[in-house]
Amino acid sequence: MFHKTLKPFPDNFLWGASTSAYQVEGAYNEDGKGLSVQDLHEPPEGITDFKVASDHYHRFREDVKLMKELGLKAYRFSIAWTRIIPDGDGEINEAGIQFYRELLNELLANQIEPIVTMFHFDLPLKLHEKGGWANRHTVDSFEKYAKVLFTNFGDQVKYWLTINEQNVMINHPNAMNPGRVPSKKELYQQCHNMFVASAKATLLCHQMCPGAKIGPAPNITAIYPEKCNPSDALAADNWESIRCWLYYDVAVYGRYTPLVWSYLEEQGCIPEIEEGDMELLASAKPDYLGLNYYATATVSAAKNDGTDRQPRNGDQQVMIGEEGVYRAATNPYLEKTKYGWLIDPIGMRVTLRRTYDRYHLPILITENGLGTHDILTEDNRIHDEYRIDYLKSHFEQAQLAITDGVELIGYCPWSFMDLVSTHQGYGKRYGFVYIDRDETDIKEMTRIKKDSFYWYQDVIKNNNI
Ligand code: BGP
Repeated sequence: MFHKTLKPFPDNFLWGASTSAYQVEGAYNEDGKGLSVQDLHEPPEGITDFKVASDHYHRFREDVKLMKELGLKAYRFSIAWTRIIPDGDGEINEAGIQFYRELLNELLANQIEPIVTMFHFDLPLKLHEKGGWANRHTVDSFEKYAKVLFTNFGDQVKYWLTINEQNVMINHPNAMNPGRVPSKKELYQQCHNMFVASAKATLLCHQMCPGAKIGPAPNITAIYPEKCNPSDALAADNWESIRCWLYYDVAVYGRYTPLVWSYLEEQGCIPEIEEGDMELLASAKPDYLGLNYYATATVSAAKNDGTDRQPRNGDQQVMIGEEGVYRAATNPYLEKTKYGWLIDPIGMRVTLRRTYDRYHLPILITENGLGTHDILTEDNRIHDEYRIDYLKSHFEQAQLAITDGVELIGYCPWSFMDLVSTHQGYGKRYGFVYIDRDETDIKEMTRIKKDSFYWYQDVIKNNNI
């Protein structure tokens, strides 16, 4: 559909940028912080771990200054549970509270709206050792943690996100479960418990912080059928429901959709549901939807002959197929990043429209960006026109989605500054700000503005691409 006139980005549009605690902060064992599952991460030879990251913990004032210069209206970051409650469940660590209070003060003093993720992949190790999310006790621990956050930061934070990419933690569990990969049955128990935890936090937030908004932040993408043959269309529909809609359906409507439920039944993965859970899920209503978008996926019908799951390296954006459910297919119309992620700005518009049609809630893009190598030139510049092209084409589709009628309230590209990638260390950079370090040599970690920084600065200033 061609529009005659494009609707502008709203005046109060939250032009932002994202990070997460374990990927950016460093200081992994300082000032009373407990260990999280990410601190056990043993990267392949030559790839960094998360111990120092971008040293944001010690340099946050300098970083917020750069955010101000960039003109950010919002900054989406996560709080490390283990800084607040080191073992996940016991004593509160005042130094952790103090750190985030100072960060929030700094942001607010610079008119930057904080958007706070409560949990972004970094489960406290002590909870993991007791069974992690499969143990119902973790739900109580999360509720306790949520209460501490709302008590201490409720006056400073208007936008909360409960859990980052719950669907990635279920579909790609390796990085979140050191030591062993849980069975599928256990994963769907983890999943149910996360839904309950998230609902409890949502109710608590509404009770303790009137005026604040809270929502989930899964990784959502439209799934295309490889061909227009109806069984491919069905496979795409199935996988979209299982990979994506499940996570909003339970969060928004408090129910498992019949298709997903019958899938769980057939797989022998029906979770244990405690009395009162479904009523609780139905009563907790998010105010908006966080949406992480990187790439679409293309699938074809399963053959169900033992070959549907293909042995390829499947990170969070690379589909690998599931026996009897779908097969991963290639999309000849799209290019890929160096890391094999499809580049599909129009797919983002499709994803936004489908999401808004299903849930009728305001949407905030909480992640989207290009991860690749950057080169620091001799004159200390980073000419990342490829990142500008990527973001520009996605911003254009965001504006088209707004024109289509989607209520998009903000856009937080991943990431504000370079940080440690979940799987590929420091070589895969996403930031507007370059951090001068590499995998093995942390150097001075000087902050250097990339060309995309100046381009985004202009977009924000003009509220226009
Ligand atoms: C999302 C995660 C982020 C971030 C991003 C980029 O799935 O929420 O934490 O890591 O993907 O992915 P990667 O770091 O693997 O390139």
